Amino acid sequence: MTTVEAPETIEGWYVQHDLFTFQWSQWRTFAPAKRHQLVEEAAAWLKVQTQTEAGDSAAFNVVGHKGDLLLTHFRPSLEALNQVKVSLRQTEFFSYLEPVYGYLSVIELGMYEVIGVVKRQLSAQGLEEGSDAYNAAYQEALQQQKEALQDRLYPEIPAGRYQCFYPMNKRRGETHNWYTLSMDERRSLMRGHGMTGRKYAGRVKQIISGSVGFDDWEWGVSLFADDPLVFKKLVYEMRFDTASSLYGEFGEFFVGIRFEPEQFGDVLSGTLTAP
Ligand code: 76R
Repeated sequence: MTTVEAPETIEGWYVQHDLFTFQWSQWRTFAPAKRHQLVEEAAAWLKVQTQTEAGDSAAFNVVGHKGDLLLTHFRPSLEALNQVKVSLRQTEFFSYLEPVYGYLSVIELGMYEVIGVVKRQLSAQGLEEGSDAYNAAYQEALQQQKEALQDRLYPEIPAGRYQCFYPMNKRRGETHNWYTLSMDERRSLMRGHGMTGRKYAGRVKQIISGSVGFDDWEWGVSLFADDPLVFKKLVYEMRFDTASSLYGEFGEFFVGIRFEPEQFGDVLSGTLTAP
């Protein structure tokens, strides 16, 4: 079996998703003043994170038994993600949080389409693949793409009242193995995937973050929408798309309702309502 070509990817912010459960049994014993103090502290902490100069943070109230709080952070480096982590652990509020799940990845843009175009252009210019001139022109084209895609590599956390997060792999089975498909086969499958996805333009925002080498799955999928049913419809329709039906493998799903720092009290009193 020959080795097939890995796709070019470009990376942006590092991404951490953190899930916590809340220590309700202790919380219930606290007087209103104590609760107020902790809520204020948590809100102030979150506000600082959302106003960071480089990156963004958002908080979600998790639905169901999997957790209470989902925090999503985009940051320029692993060090910056660790600063977020430690600063939370230094709060008193953290004494009542229990980390139950976390996921590390980096915003990734797959270059299947772009690289196909670039390669055709370089060949048309008469450059020979592998030559110094070709490599230099290729690197320059990649750099241009990176500059053109700044907004997508370094975005704010997309708007949308709800976030759906899940990790996924591309299958490496005996029969269906994404990693033994040729570049052209994968490019064509990704084109189909993109076309299915684009039907949902305006209703959902996806952030794809790569996690090979960082975490237990290969990608993190973060979807943001104002209508939670859009997650169901989109993910369902994707299941029929070949890139997912033959090659997609999925981890746990987490769904949360976004809240602002000043709504921390509502989250803890169960009174967070639709705006
Ligand atoms: O980046 C782009 O918008 C261009 C096209 C595109 C790429 C390259 C695209 C579009 N995706 C890309 C890459 Mn996607 N995506 C998923 C999932 O649940 C499932 O079945 C799979 C999880 C969803 C729901 C989704 C939605 N996408 C990827 C990759 C990287 C693969 C690789 O590089 O090998 C993964 C793992 C992945 C998974 N995708 C879109 C969407 C939607 C809604 C779009 C259209 C976005 C838009 O045009 O606004």
